[in-house]
Amino acid sequence: TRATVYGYPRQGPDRELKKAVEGYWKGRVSADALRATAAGLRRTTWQQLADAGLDEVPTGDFSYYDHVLDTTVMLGAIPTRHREAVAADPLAGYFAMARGTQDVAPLEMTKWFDTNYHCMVPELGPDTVFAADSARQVAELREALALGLAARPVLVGPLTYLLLAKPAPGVAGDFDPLTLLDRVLPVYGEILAALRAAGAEWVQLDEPALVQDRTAAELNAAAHAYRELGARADRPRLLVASYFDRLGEALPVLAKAPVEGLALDFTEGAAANLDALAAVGGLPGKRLVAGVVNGRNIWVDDLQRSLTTLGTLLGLADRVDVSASCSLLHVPLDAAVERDIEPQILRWLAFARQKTTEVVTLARGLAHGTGTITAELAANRADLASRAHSPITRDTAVRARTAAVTEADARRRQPYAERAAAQRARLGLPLLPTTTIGSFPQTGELRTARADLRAGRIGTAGYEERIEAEIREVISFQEKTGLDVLVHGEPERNDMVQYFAEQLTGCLATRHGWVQSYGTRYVRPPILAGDISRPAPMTVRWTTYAQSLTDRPVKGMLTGPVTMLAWSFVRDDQPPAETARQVALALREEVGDLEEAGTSVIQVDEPALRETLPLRAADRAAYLAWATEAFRLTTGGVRPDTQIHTHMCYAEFGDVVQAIDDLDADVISLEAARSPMQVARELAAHGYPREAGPGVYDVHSPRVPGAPETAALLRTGLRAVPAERLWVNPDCGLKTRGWPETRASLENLVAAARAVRAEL
Ligand code: THG
Ligand code: ZN
Repeated sequence: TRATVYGYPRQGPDRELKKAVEGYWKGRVSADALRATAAGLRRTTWQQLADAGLDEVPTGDFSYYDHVLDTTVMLGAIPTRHREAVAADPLAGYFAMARGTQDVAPLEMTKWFDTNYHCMVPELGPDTVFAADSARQVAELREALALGLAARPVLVGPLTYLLLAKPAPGVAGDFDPLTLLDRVLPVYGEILAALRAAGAEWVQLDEPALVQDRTAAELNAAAHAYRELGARADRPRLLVASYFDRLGEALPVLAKAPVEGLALDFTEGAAANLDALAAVGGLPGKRLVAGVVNGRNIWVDDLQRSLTTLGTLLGLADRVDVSASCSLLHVPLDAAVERDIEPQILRWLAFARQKTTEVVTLARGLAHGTGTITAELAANRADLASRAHSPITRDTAVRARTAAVTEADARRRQPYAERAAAQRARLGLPLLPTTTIGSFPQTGELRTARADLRAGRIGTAGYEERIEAEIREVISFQEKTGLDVLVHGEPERNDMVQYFAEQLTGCLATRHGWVQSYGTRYVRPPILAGDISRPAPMTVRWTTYAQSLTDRPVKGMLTGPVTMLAWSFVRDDQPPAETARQVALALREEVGDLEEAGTSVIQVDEPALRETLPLRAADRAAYLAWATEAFRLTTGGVRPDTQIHTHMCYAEFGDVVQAIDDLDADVISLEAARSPMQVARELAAHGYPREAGPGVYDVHSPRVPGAPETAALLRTGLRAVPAERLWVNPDCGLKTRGWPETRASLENLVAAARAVRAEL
């Protein structure tokens, strides 16, 4: 029995990697210095993993930006438009693919399955020529071997790589990247041979794409791929890794494949792997790596339960090794450095470092008997008991409120038509009303003000003065520009979930709990640890201040319950639906207070509704049922003339358009600028009956669209959504934009709306 993990956070304890990479971009850190920082972080990590007792450390999981982009480089699948830059300077060219340059667009980004990590989408076409570039993988393997460690290179597998890809620009939209399988397999073969030659006994091929619903053709492709790779004589032993869910139909395929090992997820959702494994008669002659420690949440493992699972597995494979369910990339580095969390509660938490120790403990218990880990088991039992019996996890008042929720609470009392008439009368908006999504540029001064407040350089009053000054600025700009529904700009918020989590009872915030979101960008997800309640209003003060400055309606801005859960670490001791309901009731109180204070338009953002959609279709209906209920519970109590808005990011709404309809929001704004007005057409095709604002300005790009261009988009939108129901807005919040382009873009947006109004 060996203890191992599939991957580890890359950033370093003080986000050294982020600082080095961003410094390199700014020309302040040389390429050599960046390489040295990276090599140092890898060395420290491996040493720590080995010291913790892992028998085998992963290599090649490190990345300057993204491991899928690294795979693109490894396979030589550099898009044509980036070839010149990569040839001139591989490191600069690598970042050009990730971020684009003045002249060339970057690769697109997509979610890495249902995690909050985003990867760079491979762009492939019939003319793609793969060519092996194993240099980085070989070099990192050699670094670890030089430390005297047993090292296992980790690669994104061929199926997952191709299934993540999209047709390159200029390639027919229906091009199927999987048709390139026979071209890419020899390249994988070459890389595997190079790794073996460099001393790899095992290589791990990650195939999380196989836990999604797959067609028979895709499953055949998987069988074919591993038959081909398995048949090579010059290869290391192969461990095919699955994670994030059960393998399902792909399990028999991989069990039969001529590979030496399989890694399966045995956490909550993937418990079905156990039955499936028994059904195929286990993995005789193979190595089974059992992902029993949850790699995606931050809760201490139930060691006894994991040992039981591991014990059941012993009879089902030649050898059973212990791991976390997936790469530890998705959790923060080290809980031990958190100083603001009570010691008692800290004991409930396990970040990457603690999870590694759990894996080692379980492997020891499995190999040498539970007698060798009695102290660990006793401590673990005590920690689990303290969590289960804590007043934080069981607040009777909260539980009484959620138990009393009725179906009627989660429904507006009037049908949309009546609400729309009441809202029209109250708000008196023009046709094609203009608005923004909520946030305005987060300037350096605002971040300084927050840092000053934290450091005690200014007091609360001084801080609030600065926030009010910013709100005055934002309101006056919007009035001058002629926007119809205003926002206060959210200058008081760091992050749209963190801000609320900090004010809700039952939520924990971390000081150093950074998790990579994409590239050099990180988030510090809050921890929804206990029963959730709202001790005091959270946003009313700022919204009413903004409203006091203008006669136009100012939108109240809240983050919805589904997004609060999606971007946090959620307690695992009750169904997420229950936690969502608690959050919804807390937000419902906030909605009520905003309404009471005179707010006529309230936006409840749910950018993550589509994001958390389960990977398998069979699990989706249950998710969407509680997700939409939580939203309606948040918003269902308002008067008919209070207008409820919502906002969603990302463009693939096809799978959730019915759920969007079920939210029963009066107005929805959607990210749409990347494929202009496609979203409007999708909503129209569904027969979406309420008001919609498909984004007419892509806030993710510093480019300022001209008024004629925006007007043309609006005219396209009008073919799908009638003028009485069409709103005009950017496609997302403006907090990452600078003021100059924000000003110009919104002026153009208002001019476009006026021009098109005049035509109606
Ligand atoms: N908040 C949270 N999770 C998210 C998003 C969010 N997940 C999905 C999506 N939005 C990810 N997008 C981003 C965008 C910007 C940054 C991180 C994730 C970012 N982070 C700063 C950095 O790394 O420099 C740190 C921000 C901070 O100080 O808190 O810019 O909006 N929870
Ligand atoms: Zn958005």
